[in-house]
Amino acid sequence: MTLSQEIAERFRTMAAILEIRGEPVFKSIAFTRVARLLDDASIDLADLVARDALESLDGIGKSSRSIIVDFVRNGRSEDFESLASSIPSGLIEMLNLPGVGPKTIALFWRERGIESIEQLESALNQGKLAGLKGIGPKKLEQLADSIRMRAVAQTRVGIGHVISIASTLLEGVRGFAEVERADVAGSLRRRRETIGDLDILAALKAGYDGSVVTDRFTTLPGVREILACGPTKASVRTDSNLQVDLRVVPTDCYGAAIQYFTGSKEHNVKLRSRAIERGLTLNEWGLWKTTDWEARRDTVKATAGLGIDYSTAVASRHEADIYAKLDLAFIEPELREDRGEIELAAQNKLPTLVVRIDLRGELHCHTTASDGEASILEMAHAARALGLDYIVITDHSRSQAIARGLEPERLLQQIQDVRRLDGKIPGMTILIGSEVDILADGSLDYDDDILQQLDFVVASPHTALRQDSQRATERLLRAIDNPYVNVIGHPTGRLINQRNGLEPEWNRIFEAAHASGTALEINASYPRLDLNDDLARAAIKAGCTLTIDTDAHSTAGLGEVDLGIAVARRAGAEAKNILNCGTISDIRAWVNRKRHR
Ligand code: DGT
Ligand code: CA
Ligand code: CA
Ligand code: ZN
Repeated sequence: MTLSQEIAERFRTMAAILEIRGEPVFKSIAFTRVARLLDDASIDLADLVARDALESLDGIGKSSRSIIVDFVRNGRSEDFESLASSIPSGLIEMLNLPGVGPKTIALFWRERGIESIEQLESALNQGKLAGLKGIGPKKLEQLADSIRMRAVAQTRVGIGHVISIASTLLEGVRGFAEVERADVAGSLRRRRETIGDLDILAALKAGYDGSVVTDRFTTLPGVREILACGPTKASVRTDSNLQVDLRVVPTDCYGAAIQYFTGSKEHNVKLRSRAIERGLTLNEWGLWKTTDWEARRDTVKATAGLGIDYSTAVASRHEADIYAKLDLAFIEPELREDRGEIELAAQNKLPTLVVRIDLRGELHCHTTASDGEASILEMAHAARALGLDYIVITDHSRSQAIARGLEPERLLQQIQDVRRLDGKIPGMTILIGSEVDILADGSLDYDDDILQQLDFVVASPHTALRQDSQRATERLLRAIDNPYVNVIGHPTGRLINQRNGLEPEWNRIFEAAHASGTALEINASYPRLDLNDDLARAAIKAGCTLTIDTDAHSTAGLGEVDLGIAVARRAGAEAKNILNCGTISDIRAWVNRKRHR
């Protein structure tokens, strides 16, 4: 999240507090409007405040402006704090429960005196929430789920929340004069979708003292609590309650250390046995002939690896050498989960993982016609600026009323609009599509005679995401069976740490998708990342083609594809497995093949 987006969250919280208090709606609407403005990732708030240029953002009133300035300058705002302290703090925490909004919280508070998640949980267990207006048994079940998922979420944080904290801290460490280089390691380097704790590794320049680095690390902005701090490592907790481990190693063994601390544990265990088979020892300081290592083990351990001679190591300075000296092709971090990657590397048969520049087009995005923030032409220009060759405009279909889903007449008009605009941007093809809803029974939200007029169709489930496996299977199979459906968008509807989504019989879905020529999406927007890595991997194995789409609702959103790429890489995807790594004629061929099947 950018600074602007973080402050947007604060404004959303303030709007919610006003609603919980039962204030007139116009007050909370004003804050919500500011939050929406600040959501734009391209806003550089620090810069605007520094230049005293907040006025350039239309629609922000004087009091909101001063709150923004306080947050940017001091990281806090008295107005925010006094509003927050006007209701029990547990109520604000309840806002983090998926599916629980200010109105529900106000109802529980007013009618049942509930002031915290714990009280909510026990009221639920004791059946005390029955009989409240608008709170049926289904809603209660959903609440219980939300509370359970939250317990899990507290131990592992979604990657979308970790990335920006990680880069801020990493920049801090890289800025220390004693540090030669620094990188993230652990599960974040492997790009797992949730992170237990954040690991950072720093290489110490020769002749410096590591404790200078660890000490300074504990004073970086955002650090709330110091858990441990010694000459070679420090552990802290951030304001956002994330644990961060820093390790400081000599540059001479940086490669071995980053290999070791990237993990996974299972991958490293396999790698160490491979070393042993070769009479070698692999550890965080290097790869050694076992006899050499035994002669120096005590010194290394006594000095924590600082100030010793690494020249006899088989490999230690460069990570790639570790793999090479174990007769392995280099294994990308995303693959290091002991899912067969070591065996493939030994045979030099690792996939050439997809990279961002392989993507040639965007197949799923929204405009102002539904719930997006930019026009067709603005989206197309932004896509071109990112180096893409084509973009498919896929606004929501009519059932998505909250998202201003298009009635057939408006879609027909949009077809005309796109036809008129296509060709206006050199090098960019604009296609008209739709993100058509897959209704609970698998029927689609538009008739075939509408769908057939489109260039490309994304079909996605948005509602009834808690139906049982059998119904979910039938639902998706029916959508896949439609000749005009080219990709299933966010196939499960899951949200990381919030909602499990559909759990169909995947082997049947994959088989049908493969046989019919229907792609499956990796939706790159956080917290969706749907399909996830495991399912995407299984889909590829079953012969399916995937897409990597941003589902952008703004021009900035079109650039937010990296987590989607990460999921695809963890799935072992090559460019050839990804539909939108193909050319515009590949896309047209994909559509035509299914229609004429
Ligand atoms: P996380 O934090 O749960 O998301 O997952 P990781 O993989 O980041 O795990 P973490 O933070 O415990 O350790 C980072 C890496 O360091 C891990 O992937 C492998 C390595 N490592 C740490 N401690 C040990 C250990 O005691 N034994 C072994 N073999 N490896 C370790
Ligand atoms: Ca970790
Ligand atoms: Ca750790
Ligand atoms: Zn969408």
